[in-house]
Amino acid sequence: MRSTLQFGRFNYPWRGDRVRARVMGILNVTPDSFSDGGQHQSLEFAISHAEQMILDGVDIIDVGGESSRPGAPPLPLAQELQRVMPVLYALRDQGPAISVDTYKPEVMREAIIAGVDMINDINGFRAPGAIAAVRDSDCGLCIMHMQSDPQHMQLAPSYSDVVAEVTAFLRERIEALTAAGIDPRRLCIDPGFGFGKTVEHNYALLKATGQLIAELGVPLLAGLSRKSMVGAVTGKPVEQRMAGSVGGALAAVAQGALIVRVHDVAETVDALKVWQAGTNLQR
Ligand code: 9MG
Repeated sequence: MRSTLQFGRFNYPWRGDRVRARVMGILNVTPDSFSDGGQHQSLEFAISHAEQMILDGVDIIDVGGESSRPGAPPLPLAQELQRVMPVLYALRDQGPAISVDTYKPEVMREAIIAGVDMINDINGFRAPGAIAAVRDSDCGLCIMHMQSDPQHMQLAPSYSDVVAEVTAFLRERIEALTAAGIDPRRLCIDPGFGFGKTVEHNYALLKATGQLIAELGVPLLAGLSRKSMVGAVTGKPVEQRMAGSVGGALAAVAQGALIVRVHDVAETVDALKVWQAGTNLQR
């Protein structure tokens, strides 16, 4: 039975008695809208944000240059490379695992040369050339489900059975990647909260965390930090969703999620430490 997630320089047990849930910190490298400092300033800001996450106990830093918020337009390749590559090179030897959030095969290739440990693809490695770009590396691969694309995904999300359809999609992508020769121990799955889903779809998937892991046999990453599904339950605007997001992360981990993708690293790390100290996490 496969029981470790193997990615780049790292190896996480995800079944058995040595399991510890891991925190992936979100590092968006987008131009600083409050200054005209340009590229250099956004690089400095990203590095100091990453340094704080490291002090806070982050396990993986997920570096992204293109926004995937509902309605966000695609970012040209050259601009994405210009934003993320200096950050990947600067962070690669700082301790935590480094992930790049991209669906573009060209960015995947450059990031692998820079030495990233994980590729986080919201498009599930469906772009032509994406599988070829990652096949011969040792990077971990996060396969996320998304209905439609970021510009259109929240216009009218529709499923007849969201859990069955997301499971079928993820199964098909696991098969496509392993058929290309990729070691299944490099894979993790993600239901893609908020990516072409209503609040009801999101909670149906969150409640199905254990079922997804059991049916697909790979570890699961959950990303619900500050998303509208948290706001829908708490009634809070985005800047007041930290506690709700920590609650959602614990709900996912309690059902077997291995990695939680979050903005609030310090709070999530503390919550997981206490939760784990009071739980027998055996899978
Ligand atoms: C980039 N990105 C934004 N939200 C995400 C989520 O929920 N999961 C993953 N894997 N990536 C995400």
